[in-house]
Amino acid sequence: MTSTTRFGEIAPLLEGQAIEVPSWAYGNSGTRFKVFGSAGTPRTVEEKIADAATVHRFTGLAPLVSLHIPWDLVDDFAALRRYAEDLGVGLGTINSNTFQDDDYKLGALTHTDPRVRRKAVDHHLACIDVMRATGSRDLKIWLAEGTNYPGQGDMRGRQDRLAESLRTIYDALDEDQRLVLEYKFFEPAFYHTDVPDWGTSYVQVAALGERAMVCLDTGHHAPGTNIEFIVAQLLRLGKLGSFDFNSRFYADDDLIVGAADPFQLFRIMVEVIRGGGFGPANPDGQSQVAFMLDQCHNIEDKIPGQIRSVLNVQEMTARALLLDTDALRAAQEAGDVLGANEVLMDAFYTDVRADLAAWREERGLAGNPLRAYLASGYQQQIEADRVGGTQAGWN
Ligand code: LRH
Ligand code: MN
Ligand code: MN
Repeated sequence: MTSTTRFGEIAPLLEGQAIEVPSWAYGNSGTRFKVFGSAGTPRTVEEKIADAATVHRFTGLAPLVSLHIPWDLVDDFAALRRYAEDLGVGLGTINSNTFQDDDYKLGALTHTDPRVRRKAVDHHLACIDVMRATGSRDLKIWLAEGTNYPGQGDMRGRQDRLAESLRTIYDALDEDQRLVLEYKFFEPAFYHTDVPDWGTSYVQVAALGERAMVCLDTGHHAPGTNIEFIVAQLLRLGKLGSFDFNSRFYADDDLIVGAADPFQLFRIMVEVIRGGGFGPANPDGQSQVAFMLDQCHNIEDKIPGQIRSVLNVQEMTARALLLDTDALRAAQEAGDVLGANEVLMDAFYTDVRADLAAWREERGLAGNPLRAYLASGYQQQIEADRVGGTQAGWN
């Protein structure tokens, strides 16, 4: 069968693919050495949402914008939701932030001082209130907590306090809300991190209940980690809540997803599909797994960077859907090592770009969204209109 025929079979499955974009990807960002300003950078939350809506308009792939609190704090979140909806997008995951306050130098949800722990818990309760106004399903928690020197803290006691704090937060969620706990193996703490790996995140969320799940940020593993194995395991356990997609060469580089290692993204999507994590699993049509980007665009233009990212995810999803799973299983069961590998590689090496362009055109989208954006005049318009864009929150 030609790849075009096979593409026709998988095309309906691409319908409704939704990738959440992060508000902070539209702000200026950089490394600790330098943040370069760029023309046209949003000055307000509304302008970030307008840019995210533009990504959706050109790709049809990004219907939700994820917010970070307090970076995206506004007085009226219900009004912000209406603003976003008028532009054709919704507000997605709400990210808490306990990493930029002096009180949290030695910990937040794990701190030995009950006052600091209470303050950190209260911040999450405020995030849950935001979710009620924005209609968001997920509260995403990433904790910058840990220690720099052996002996500095009681690692076990910190786990206990973390469990207690998370319990209070989880119990405050509404029935239709979820908590996703993100892990990261180092940084900003360099000796030990309180949620360093998927196992720790899993142990903590499993103790909470059904609506607590793990968030897998692809940049948060030691080099060489087999991430698709973690995907398979978490789906098997029913605990993969969301992805933070990005790519990296060295550490938590937050580069464009699929840029450093498209094959890894393909392998991840193969396991997502294999494990039932792709497509609407819930009655409301929302996928159980939230596919988010968590990226920064330090030197490239932000909107094109985001367009490239969602297209990369779509492209590797299409290739993963093309995998001939019957042939793969047959080869695996026959012990045909190289045959099985060839079936997988055949799908990976299938160039789906022309098919995807035609598929977009059938849906009234531009075949090449990136080129269409560059020709649209939007970039020139925001560069002329916006002076003094803000920096993304963490630098
Ligand atoms: C931490 C992280 C987490 C934060 C984001 C800005 O490295 O991945 O998801 O919320 O970066
Ligand atoms: Mn992340
Ligand atoms: Mn990160």
